[in-house]
Amino acid sequence: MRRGWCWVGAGLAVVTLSIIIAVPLSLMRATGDFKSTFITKCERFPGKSARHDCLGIWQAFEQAYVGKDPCQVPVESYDHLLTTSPFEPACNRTMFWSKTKDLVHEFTMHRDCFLTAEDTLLGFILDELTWCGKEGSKETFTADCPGWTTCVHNPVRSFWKRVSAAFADVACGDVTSMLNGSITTPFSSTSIFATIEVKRLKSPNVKSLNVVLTTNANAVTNCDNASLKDLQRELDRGINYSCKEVNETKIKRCISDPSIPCRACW
Ligand code: N1C
Repeated sequence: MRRGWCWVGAGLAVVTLSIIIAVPLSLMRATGDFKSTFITKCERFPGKSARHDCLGIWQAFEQAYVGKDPCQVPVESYDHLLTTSPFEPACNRTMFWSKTKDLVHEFTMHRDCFLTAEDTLLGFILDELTWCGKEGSKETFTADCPGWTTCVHNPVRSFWKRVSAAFADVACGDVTSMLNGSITTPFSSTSIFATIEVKRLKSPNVKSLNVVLTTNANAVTNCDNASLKDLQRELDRGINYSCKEVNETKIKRCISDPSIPCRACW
């Protein structure tokens, strides 16, 4: 009987020991994996011959959220990151979007004539990633982080808001926005495009905003949509507005055939 208790005791000791070892290991793996993904993507960022200080950018990035309650990371936490890795103006090439993420990125991946926030260094590194910190910890976590709607000041949401503001601040010339004609409100008043980007477009730096409203067999609206009237009203006076309904098949043709000039894509 006593021997039986010994076995139970030994078993418990093994379990406790493995928890003591495994928990810090899994935490280390969370930071290690995320950091190496970050650095690898940074180093592989296409284009630019100039080397980026990827470690410096990582440090500026993680200080925004590490050790903080993941529901208390305001947009300004990323100010330092944006000073470390600022956006360069891409006059006449800036492409905003809302609810057209896959199509617009497929397009800019194949065509250099337009640039989205995800085609810039920071956007490229962090697109599709999730991260957060915890109070009293130096780690970066990728699991159990608050979702987009759980709390407003979460690290991912605040990041995209900060990046979108910086991206819109340097927009110049003729800018484009790909919006979705298969939903009833292509210009949604709660979107980042509406709440942050449009508000920061200023004349005379920005000459025009040209909406590409994507359509397909499921299209439910057109350029007369009421939300697009709101968009026109929101625009800084002096910025010209245009809207064009463009079938997705036409955009896809441009994606697969680089000989079609960009100006003929819509
Ligand atoms: O809220 P949205 O679209 O209008 O935001 C899109 C708008 C774009 O013009 C981008 O410049 O805001 C910028 N932006 C991103 O660059 C971005 N990359 C990834 C905003 N959100 C971004 N994400 C993720 O897409 C983000 O985590 C959130 O979940 C969506 C927002 O997409 P939306 O509602 O279609």
